[in-house]
Amino acid sequence: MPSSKRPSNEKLSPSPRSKRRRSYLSDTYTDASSDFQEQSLNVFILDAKMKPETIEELSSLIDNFHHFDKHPFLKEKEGSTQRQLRICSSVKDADVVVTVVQMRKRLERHVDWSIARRKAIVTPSWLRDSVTSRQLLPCGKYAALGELYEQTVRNCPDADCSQKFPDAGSDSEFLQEVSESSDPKHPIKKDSKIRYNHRYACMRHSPLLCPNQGLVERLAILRRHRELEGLDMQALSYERAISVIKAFPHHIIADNIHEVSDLPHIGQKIRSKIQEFIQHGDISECKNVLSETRYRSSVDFTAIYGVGPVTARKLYSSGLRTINDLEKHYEVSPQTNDDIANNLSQGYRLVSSTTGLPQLSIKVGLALREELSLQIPRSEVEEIHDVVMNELAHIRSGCVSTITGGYRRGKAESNDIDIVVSHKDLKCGGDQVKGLCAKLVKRLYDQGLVTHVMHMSSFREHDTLRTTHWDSLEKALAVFILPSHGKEQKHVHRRLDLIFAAPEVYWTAVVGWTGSKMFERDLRLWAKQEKGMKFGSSGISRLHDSKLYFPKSEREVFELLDLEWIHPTLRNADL
Ligand code: 8GT
Ligand code: MN
Repeated sequence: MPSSKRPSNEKLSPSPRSKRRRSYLSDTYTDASSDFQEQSLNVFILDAKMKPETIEELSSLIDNFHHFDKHPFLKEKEGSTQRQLRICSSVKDADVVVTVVQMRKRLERHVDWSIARRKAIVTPSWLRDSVTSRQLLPCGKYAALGELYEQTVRNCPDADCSQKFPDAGSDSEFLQEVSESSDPKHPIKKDSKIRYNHRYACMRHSPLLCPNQGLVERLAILRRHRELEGLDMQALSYERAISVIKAFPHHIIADNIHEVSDLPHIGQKIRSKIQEFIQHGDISECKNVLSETRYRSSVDFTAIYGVGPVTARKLYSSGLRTINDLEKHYEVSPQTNDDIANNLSQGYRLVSSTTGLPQLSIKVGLALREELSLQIPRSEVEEIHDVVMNELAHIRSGCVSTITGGYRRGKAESNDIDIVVSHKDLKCGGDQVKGLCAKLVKRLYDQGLVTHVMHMSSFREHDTLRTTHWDSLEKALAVFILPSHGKEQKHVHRRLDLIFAAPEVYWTAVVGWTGSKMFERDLRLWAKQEKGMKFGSSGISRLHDSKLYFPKSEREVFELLDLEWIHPTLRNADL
């Protein structure tokens, strides 16, 4: 129901979250008392250079946009924020300005620069993509002018930007702060060894979105292409270059390209791609790659759980091109998808000999592909975590947990949920956790919360820990679904990773599962090459004598490796 129609006695009491969001609305609306005013967001369409049909399209998108804080499959909860977009006729009143203009001079013909700096100025794609995903997306990726990137990120009305940048302070203060770090909320101290041009990602600040996000996304297409083609070394080169650019705190333009050339892991080939991007706003090879059937098929195939690049190449070589082809190949008919998803179709049911629970085969992966490819909003990650921990409390009391992965790094939406679990009792907690993973998964399965298990193990990742009396990490990769409670709107299947760690390795597990991938890779490399240590999710040890360390906090993990602690939201060293 649009908030404008909500009767006054139904007014929601503002949650801390909605309060925070309010501060991003334009002055006209921040002090408004009615629910409608509080929840509206003003969009100004700058018609300069814009085709009449585009203006019409964008206006209609604004008129029909109803934003729910939660996933469309989920019921709107009491207290959740519902927002409406409104077209405004004066740029001064706008929270967001949508424009096709990309140059300062041209923009200044229509909007005063001092006003422009106080707005989020985006391309029409921001509106289109927000409508498609039914939520206000972060603006940085859609900044219309590179010069106003920082301001656009800061003034963006989406919730996550509020975590990224402080909402107070003048532009000049802001610009001073970002001179070293891309994220002014975590300025780099003078005596710090953190540097954006450091060789190791674990010595750089890598924000979720960087000033060169557009470039990074183009390079990521080439990285993915190399990976799908099995060119692993080339893929790694791109991955390293991407992670270095993620930490570079300035918008790359012709004037500072020499600085980029001096960064580590930027070779001649990648440098020429960057140059091309600066000159033409795109990389021609990306266009070619995106139009290749082979690339497109491989991207589609690898989106299915259980299909990696090698399988995708085999499938392609045997003549398969589309998901439809795959469905025929694996004999999955779209009509039976619901049954497969719910384990009702015996023909598709594959029970693991080790766990006795239904396994996620490629067939099931195909049936569930649409649901599993949907991004998970933070609120649902939290809800699933609560449900899982509630169930765990029935089996064992005193457990502790951290939601890790992309969620911990501040992502607005995740592909899966990663939870690291341990026990608060440092002395006997190990015994308390042992075997708990399998018990919990069985319980969740019996409750209908876990539908499939892809992998369940108790494993020794860390060789030198073999002296301990039990495997230090147990993990389950499963498919989870929140209960529907008979409501019409159904929840969707989600991927859930559960990692159980003995208390002495809880913090190494938390660090190891927080990511991002490149941050983790460099953490291990740094430990080995620079410090003579071995770091893994299941422990830290000294290489020459296998001495084990048991850090009691995350900061201690960093200290042991002679690293400065880096806030999780600055460990986004991948795309
Ligand atoms: P996403 O879930 O939104 O895609 O983003 P993410 O949370 O960063 O990705 P992820 O694939 O869920 O991985 C989370 C972290 O766990 C990453 O840092 C990854 O390196 C790490 N990780 C795995 N698998 C394993 C594993 O088997 N062992 C260890 N130690 N770490 C792993 O993904
Ligand atoms: Mn994850």
